[in-house]
Amino acid sequence: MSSKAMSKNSEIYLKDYRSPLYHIDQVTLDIDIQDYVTRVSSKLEIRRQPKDKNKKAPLVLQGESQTLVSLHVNGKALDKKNYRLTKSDLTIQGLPAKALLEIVSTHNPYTNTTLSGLYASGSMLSTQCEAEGFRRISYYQDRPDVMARFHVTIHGDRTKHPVLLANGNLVAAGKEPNNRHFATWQDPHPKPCYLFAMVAGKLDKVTDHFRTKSGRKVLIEIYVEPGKARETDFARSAIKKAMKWDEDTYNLEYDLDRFMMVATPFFNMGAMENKGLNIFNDACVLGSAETATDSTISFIERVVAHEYFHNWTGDRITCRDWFQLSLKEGLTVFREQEYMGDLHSVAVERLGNVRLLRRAQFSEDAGAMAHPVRPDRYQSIDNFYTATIYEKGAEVVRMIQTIVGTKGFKKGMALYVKRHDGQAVTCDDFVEAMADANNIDLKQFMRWYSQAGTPVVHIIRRYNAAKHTLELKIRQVTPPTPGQPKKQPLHIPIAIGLLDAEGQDKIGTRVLSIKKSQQTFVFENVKTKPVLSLLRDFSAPVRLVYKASDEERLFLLAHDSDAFNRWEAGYQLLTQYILADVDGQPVHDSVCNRLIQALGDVLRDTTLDAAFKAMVLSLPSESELGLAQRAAGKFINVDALYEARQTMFKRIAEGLYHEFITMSKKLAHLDPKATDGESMGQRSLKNLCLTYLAARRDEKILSHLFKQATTVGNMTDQMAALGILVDVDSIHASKALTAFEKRWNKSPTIMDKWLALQAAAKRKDVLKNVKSLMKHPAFDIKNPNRISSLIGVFASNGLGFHAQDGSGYAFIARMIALIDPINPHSAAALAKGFARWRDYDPKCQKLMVKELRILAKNKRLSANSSEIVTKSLR
Ligand code: B3K
Ligand code: ZN
Repeated sequence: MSSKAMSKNSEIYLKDYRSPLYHIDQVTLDIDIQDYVTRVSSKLEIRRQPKDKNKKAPLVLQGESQTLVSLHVNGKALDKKNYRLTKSDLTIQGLPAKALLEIVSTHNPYTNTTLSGLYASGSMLSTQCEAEGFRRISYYQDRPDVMARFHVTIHGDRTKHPVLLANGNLVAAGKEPNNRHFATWQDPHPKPCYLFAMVAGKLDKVTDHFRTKSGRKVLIEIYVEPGKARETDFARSAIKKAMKWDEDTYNLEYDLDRFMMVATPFFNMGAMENKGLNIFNDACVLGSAETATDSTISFIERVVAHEYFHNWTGDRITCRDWFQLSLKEGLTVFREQEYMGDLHSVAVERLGNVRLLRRAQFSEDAGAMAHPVRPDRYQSIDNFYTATIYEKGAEVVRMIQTIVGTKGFKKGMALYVKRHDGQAVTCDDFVEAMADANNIDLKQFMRWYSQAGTPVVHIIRRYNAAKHTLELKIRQVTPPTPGQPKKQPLHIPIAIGLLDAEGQDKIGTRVLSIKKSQQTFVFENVKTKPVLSLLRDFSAPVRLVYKASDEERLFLLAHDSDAFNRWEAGYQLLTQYILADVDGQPVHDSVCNRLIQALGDVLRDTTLDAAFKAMVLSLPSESELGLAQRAAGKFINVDALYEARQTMFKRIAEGLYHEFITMSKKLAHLDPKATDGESMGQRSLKNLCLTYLAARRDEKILSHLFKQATTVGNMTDQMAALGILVDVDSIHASKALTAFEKRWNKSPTIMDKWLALQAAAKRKDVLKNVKSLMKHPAFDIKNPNRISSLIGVFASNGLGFHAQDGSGYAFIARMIALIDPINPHSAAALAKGFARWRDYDPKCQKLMVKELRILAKNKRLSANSSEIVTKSLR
């Protein structure tokens, strides 16, 4: 498995999984940090599997970018003929059934730009080992089903690395000669090496405590680069809330005496759940109302909780192999979503997550990289930290909760933990625990894990007024995806409601279990023709096809008790009218005005909260519209979608002008320091009103926005105003951008927002500016946050990336080639932008394929990027 994993373009298959032939019971690491090199001495207590008949089976350890210094077995230097060393593996022959293996190797963390393994990040050295980074630190069986106890000693310079951290509890520390010192950490919980972490550096610390429900006092420590301690308030309160919620909801208590969080400036993703030592991208953990937007603040709350929840769903119970990644990620995203809903608004949380799912996952499912929630093959596992594994994985877990109910789900979780604590398991084990705890059969349900593609559910209704019956004919089809031409019917829970003419819910919410390709349900005693509220709360990750009239949708928008469908009704009408315009058949003004008035009713409704109103009044994004256009069987035409969306935007801006004035005045004096959910919702509604009001480009409103953009105090307000000025291309924009830059140029994560906002500008000439911003001191091609803020945001800016002359494609392809040798992870993320080339008109297709072919010829491309490029062309 391992050597195959290393060679480019070869695939690893789930069906080839074999349990490890050797156990590792105990790992003792001695990590000596010197100026240009780190020397790692590793003692592995290994044991051959008693079941293994073939006693000659060699032990294969993975190792990359290291130099092997020495190798001893049971105290004796190993003869050269007993081992074989390649660029990716160390294979040892003739080991006794039990042995102590001592391996010494060195590597240089200062030249490691991949940000995998141990690397230099700002004022510290820190690690990232998931999925396969530990093999860059020491030779090891780098696979999640090898769980061992770790005992780690780190040595470093007292001035450069006064803080030395690793997983677990601190058991010893002390001074050493030559201004050096050491710290020894012991993690009592066996873990796979992907959860190993260490940090060494000059760091400030913030401490707090949490009393667990069984009365233990947990020390909480947050480590940051010097001077950033005052940015930790949100993270500090977030971790305590998350700890409490997991106890209250799932009876899961924290299991060490110390919980550490570290904010690091160079990081490939959001954060990492290393046991007892979570490491965060500093952009996902640091911030105050003055320096972070409300969405960043909510994101901090979300990421901190997500990583913490992994302590049980990921760390205590981990994955048998990387194909099971969604076992921990889908479940943990689900838990994080439930938590965020409980903390703020269940409806708004659900809407946001469904929008993200449809935008990111439905499009992934429709492209060259489509894969099931449990993939059956991969080249580079790094490419599979996807919306399918995370977001669709969470939807699959949510469907189980919908089927068994919240209480049943908690019973299932308790059984899962009881059965599998301390093990490395599979998605089947999770679903089996749910089925057993609730005494139901979820065998067919397992197809959600193996089948890729977004199922399409067609519903046809027939109402018989004489017999008072309502018949629903439901048909499901999952379109073919690469490698899966034929699909089986899935077990789909469809939640529905029936509304009478007064908008009353006649049957509450009922969940229909669809298991066949086609099924008919008959409801008796339905006295009047109801309006159907289908797929309530988005009860399954499917695309619903149902012909509702505009009147019915307007009715749902005004009356549905299901908040998701209330929002969905408006969203579908907006989408429908914008697409009609793209097709050259714009709806009549009177039809459009009816919708606008209904939106106005929502805006005026005093029973609805501001965040929900802002959601209802936000237009579908260009990428969401593109997906809808594609679902209608057409190629995506980015420019036409942009124009039609703008037309709708201006119509709403005019139609509700006075309402926007009234509302923005009502919300004009929000406390800039308030970061509770309600204040955040009000702020987003106020800024949405301002966005619509700016459509007229009145000088009064533009100068108001200039003032808001240049008044320090609340980052959400500043960014919102700046964004509007940039988008309407106001003469105030460049002055406001300069003022912002002057104020924040010392803060890289804030300057990221400044870069992103310009890269997202809805202008055809945006590329020119992006290129010149690459020369700005705020940009650094080695830092993934800078790459995604400027280049990544440009790649998702339809007007720029899909520019008719192909300049956007050529630029991104060049960036992939440039970034790939520095950081394959970031380059591969950019390459995913080409995976859906078949969705665009033939001219764009040709231009995108041209760039993909150039990349495919690049022999030096990493395994990460190369997988995306070759699969896209396949
Ligand atoms: N488990 C990590 C992601 C690791 C990604 C490695 N390429 C963060 C998370 O999902 O919590
Ligand atoms: Zn996760």
